[in-house]
Amino acid sequence: MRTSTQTLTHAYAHSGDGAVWRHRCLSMAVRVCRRGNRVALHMLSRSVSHNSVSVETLSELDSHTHTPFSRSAIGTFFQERPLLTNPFTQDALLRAYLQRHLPVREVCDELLRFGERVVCEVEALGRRCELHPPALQRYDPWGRRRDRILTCDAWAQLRRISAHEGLVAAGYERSYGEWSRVYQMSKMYLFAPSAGLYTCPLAMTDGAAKVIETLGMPARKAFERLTTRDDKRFWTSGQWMTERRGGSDVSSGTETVAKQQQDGWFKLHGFKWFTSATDADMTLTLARITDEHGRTTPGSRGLSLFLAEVWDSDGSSNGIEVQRLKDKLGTRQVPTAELLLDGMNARLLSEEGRGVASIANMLTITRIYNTVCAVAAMRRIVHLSREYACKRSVFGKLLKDHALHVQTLSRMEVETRAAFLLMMEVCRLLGREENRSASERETLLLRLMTPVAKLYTAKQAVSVVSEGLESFGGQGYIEDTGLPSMLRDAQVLSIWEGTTNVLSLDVLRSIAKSSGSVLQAFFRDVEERLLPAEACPALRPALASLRASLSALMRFCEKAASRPAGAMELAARDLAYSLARVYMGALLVDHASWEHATHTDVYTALRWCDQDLCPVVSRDAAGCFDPQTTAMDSALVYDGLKL
Ligand code: UCC
Repeated sequence: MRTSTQTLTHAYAHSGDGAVWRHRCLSMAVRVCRRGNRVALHMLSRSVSHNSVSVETLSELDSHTHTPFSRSAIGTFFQERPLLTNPFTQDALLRAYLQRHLPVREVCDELLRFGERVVCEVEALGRRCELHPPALQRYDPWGRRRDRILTCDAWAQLRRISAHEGLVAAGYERSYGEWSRVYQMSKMYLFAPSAGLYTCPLAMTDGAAKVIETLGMPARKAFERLTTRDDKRFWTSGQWMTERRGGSDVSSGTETVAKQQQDGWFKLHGFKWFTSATDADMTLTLARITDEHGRTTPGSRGLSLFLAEVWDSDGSSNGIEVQRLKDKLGTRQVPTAELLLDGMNARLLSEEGRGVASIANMLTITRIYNTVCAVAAMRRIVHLSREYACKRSVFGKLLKDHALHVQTLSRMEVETRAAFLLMMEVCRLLGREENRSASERETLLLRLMTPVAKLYTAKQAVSVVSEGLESFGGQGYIEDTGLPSMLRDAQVLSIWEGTTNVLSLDVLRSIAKSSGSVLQAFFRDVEERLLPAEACPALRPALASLRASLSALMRFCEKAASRPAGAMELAARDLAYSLARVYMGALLVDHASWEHATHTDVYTALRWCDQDLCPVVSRDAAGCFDPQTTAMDSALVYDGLKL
């Protein structure tokens, strides 16, 4: 049987008539390509060339016959994919921020090197984790219960890289003093969008280290493992908080009980409904200590914090049964499981009844990681979208030359820059607090702005990543481009570690707990940040808008303080959004007032301040928080339904 190329050569050899040959040749070519792919077509061309007909001649034939699809069943045009290049060199704001605040050559070199590693190594590993999600091996081949969570080799490789690169360790080595968190999180920010959600176990690992350190090192061995760069000793930690009754109302939802043993350790019995990165080596978890009659204390006061290793020294699980892995919209790379704790050995880490307050330190860290991952996702999609716009031609010109398209990208860029500065400020405050150089105002700001940054950047990420997918047209919706997983993974950011509303209530908690001091710190900080901008005429509109918003916000807060307790709940989300927008505006103006600021820095600040910076004030003026609106909201939602 002849191959296609042989057939074609044969056809050519036996044809004395050029036109007949041309016809036969082209129809053969179509046949070749229908069978195969571009490689087959390539072989065909080479073979014909061997018989003194060049590839160019074939192209000429195409143009003569006006049948551009006759050489190939799938056409000849292929859109170039967006190319990922070093995310550090691509990020003007990150480099400018470091130049301004941490101008250390070593840091710059390190991030440049790491950015290259992200492109050349981490990116492919992250993608493999998405394509090879974890599986549960409940039994071994001989029927013994195993409950092993099997993850792919890329996941293990990401663990090794994380340890070597010191992605957690850098936060505790404190090589850059108060700037250590900025340094660490700059690396995390480069790593996150390529890392197949390995940032999730790192967040909890960092959070666990923070809890242990804050409690005065009651578990030094565990701390050393969580913060080592030696991948053979490196441990990751889980954060098992959520039970069947839900993950927000931890205080009343936690049913797990802890029975003290003779040796002082505890056995935990309960059911954890969402445990992320369940392949961890250890975990922090909450439980209620039983008294001698088996009774527990309800509510927050009954909760204590425990540390447990997941595996016993003989490799068997520590009284843990994996019920099943979760089938999730995104974060498919991360093993998330339901666990039955059936006598899990654990040691008490916090004071009895101080579980929530103690694990709050972990929540601070994971919420900051959430912010970093949200901003990193925005930066990545903008990076890819703008790169694609330089090669995708439509309606006769490249996307980058379509004003409307560039306006859309520019709006994404403004969101990303504002979010970036907020993220960095929270990391800076954390670093200063840990370095014991934070002022009282900075400590208050860290408490207030952690939930604000988490809740606001998570929403921005979903919106910016969604817009980014749209910038690729239909390709943004195609699974194996890798783009849809970015949107799926962004969606979790506003859910885990506290939903938007739960975090809005946490903002109220921080105000109430500090008797309003966090707000005073906020107002003073914003006022001071705006002062240098007075010397910059171009920033005047932004300055005016920010000052007006700040005054309105102050008046609102004064008025709110005299309202009955609980009245603020309706305004909580809009208040948090207002704090975020005003603070981001102040940070953008502050950055644009820097002596080395560029025109684009000024432009970003102006664009940001164009919007309603203080929705809590405009909505209050519209009566949105009046007591009767709750009944109206309910009537609207359940319109015509009997409740
Ligand atoms: O576990 C999850 C998934 C894990 C995956 C992690 C990956 C992250 C990766 C990110 C990067 C990719 S999701 C589970 C998430 N669950 C939550 O986030 C819980 C959300 N719920 C809350 O935040 C609640 O509002 C609670 C649990 C904090 C409310 O508890 P209480 O007991 O009702 O609250 P209280 O009574 O107001 O506060 C108890 C104590 C108080 O301290 P003391 O007693 O000293 O006055 C509070 O001040 O806790 C303190 N506290 C805080 N302290 C409460 N919240 C905070 C806080 N945010 N910061 C400091």
